[in-house]
Amino acid sequence: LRGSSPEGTPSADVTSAPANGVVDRDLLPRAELDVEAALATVRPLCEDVRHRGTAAVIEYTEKFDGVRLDRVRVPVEALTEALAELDPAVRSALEESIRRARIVHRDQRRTDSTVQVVPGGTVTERWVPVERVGLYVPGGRAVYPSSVVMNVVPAQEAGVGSLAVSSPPQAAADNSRWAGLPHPTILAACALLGIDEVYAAGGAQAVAMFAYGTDECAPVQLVTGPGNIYVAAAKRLLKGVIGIDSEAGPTEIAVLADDSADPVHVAADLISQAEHDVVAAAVLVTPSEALAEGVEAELKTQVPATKHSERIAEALAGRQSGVVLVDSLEHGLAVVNAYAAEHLEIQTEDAASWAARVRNAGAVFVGPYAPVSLGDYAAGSNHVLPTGGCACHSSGLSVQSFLRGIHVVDYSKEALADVTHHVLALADAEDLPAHGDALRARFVGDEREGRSG
Ligand code: HSO
Ligand code: ZN
Repeated sequence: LRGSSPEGTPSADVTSAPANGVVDRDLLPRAELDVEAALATVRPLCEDVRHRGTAAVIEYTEKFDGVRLDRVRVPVEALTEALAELDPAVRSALEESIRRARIVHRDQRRTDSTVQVVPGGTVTERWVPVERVGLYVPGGRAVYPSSVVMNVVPAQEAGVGSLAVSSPPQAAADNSRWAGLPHPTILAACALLGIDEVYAAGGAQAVAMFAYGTDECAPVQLVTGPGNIYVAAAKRLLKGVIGIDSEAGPTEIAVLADDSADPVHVAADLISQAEHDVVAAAVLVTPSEALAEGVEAELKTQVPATKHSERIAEALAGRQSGVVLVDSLEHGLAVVNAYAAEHLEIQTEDAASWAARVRNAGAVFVGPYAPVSLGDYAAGSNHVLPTGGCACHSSGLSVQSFLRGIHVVDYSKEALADVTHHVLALADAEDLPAHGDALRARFVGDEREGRSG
C-alpha cells in the first residue's frame, strides 16, 4: 500500500499528534467522484422519460444496455423460474441473510409515542411508512443480490406497502434466455423476498421511470439503492420529486489496529473491500510499524493469489488507499473519527472499548471475528452505509429510512387559552399578526380572551 501509488506519492503518514484531537481531513487519503459532470447527460434523459414514458425507457435501454425490450416490466414467470434455477447453496445463504437481517431490522421498528406537554395538550409522534418505494439494483459488473436483501428487508420491516425493483437487463448478446431481463440471481433474490414488481431498466432512465411513473410503473415516493455515476446524478437531480437515500460512493474500509492484530486478517480484509472497485479505499491506521510492515508483506503474497488481483492492486495503489502511521491508538482513534469510514474494523487489544469511542463510521466491526465481509452478507446488520466521509452526518439504511414521523397535535380549548399570550407575542415579533388572529378568533366574546392580553 504505502508509497506505491501511481505517481509515487507516499501515502499519508500522520505522525504528529493532533492538537485538541482534531485531525485535518485533507491529510487523509480519499477518492472524489464527479457527479456534477454526469448531470449534463442525465438532465435531458430524465425530461424525456418524464414526457414519453415507457417508449423513452425502451429507447435508452437499447442505446445503453444493447437490448430492445417490448415492455419494461418483468413477467412474474421469469421471477419464479429464476428462483427455481437458483443454486441451492446460494438460495440457502440468501435465506439466512434475510433471516438475520429481519431480526435486526424488525427491532428498529418505531412505536408511536404520545407526550403530554401540558394538561389538555398532547403531541403524538406517529411513524408512517412511505407508501411506495423504488429500489434500484445495479447490473453489469456488480451483481449484488445481497444488496437486494439490504434494501428490501428494512423497507418491508418498516411496513412499506408497495415495493418495485429495477435493474438493467442483460444484453442480447448474453446467454439468450435471460437477454432482456435483469440478472437471474437478482430476480431470484426478489422472488425470495416476495417481490413481484420488477423492471428491466438501468441507469438514469430507471430512476426517472420511478420518479415520474410510466404507463407500466406507478410513480414512487422514494428511491433507494446504489448505482453508477449516472444513477447518482439522476437521484441528485430528481431529489425533491422523490426522496432518495444517500449517494453510495465507492466502498471504503478503514482498519484501526495495533500489534495484537493478525497481519494475515488485516491484509485479507483490506483486500476484500478493494475487490469492489479500482477506486475502492482501503486504509490501515496503526501506531505499529511492525504491523504495517507485516500487512504490506501479506498484501504482496495475498493480492496476486486472488481472482481480481488487478483491480485490487489498482485500488490499493490509488491515492485513496494507504497506511496511516500514528503515534498512538488514541491518535489513531482521532484519525478514524476524522476519516468517518463506511466500514471501520477495530483490531486491537480491548477492541470493544475502542469501538465504544468511535463517533464517526457507517458500521464498526469489533475484534478479530467480525470482518467486513460478514457484515456484507450475513451479520444481520445493513451494508448500505454512508461513504465519502458522510458517516459524520448520516447513517446507513435502516427501517427509519422508510418511515416518516408525523407530529399529531391535540390541544383542548383551555390548554390553547393558557399559551395564547405567548403565541401572540411571537407572532407580533415576527410581524405575522394573522397568526395571532387565528388564536384570537377562537376566544371572541370569551372572558378568557383577557388572559391573552
Ligand atoms: N461492501 C459493499 C457491500 C457488498 N459487498 C455487497 C459484497 N456485496 C458495500 O458496503
Ligand atoms: Zn463488500
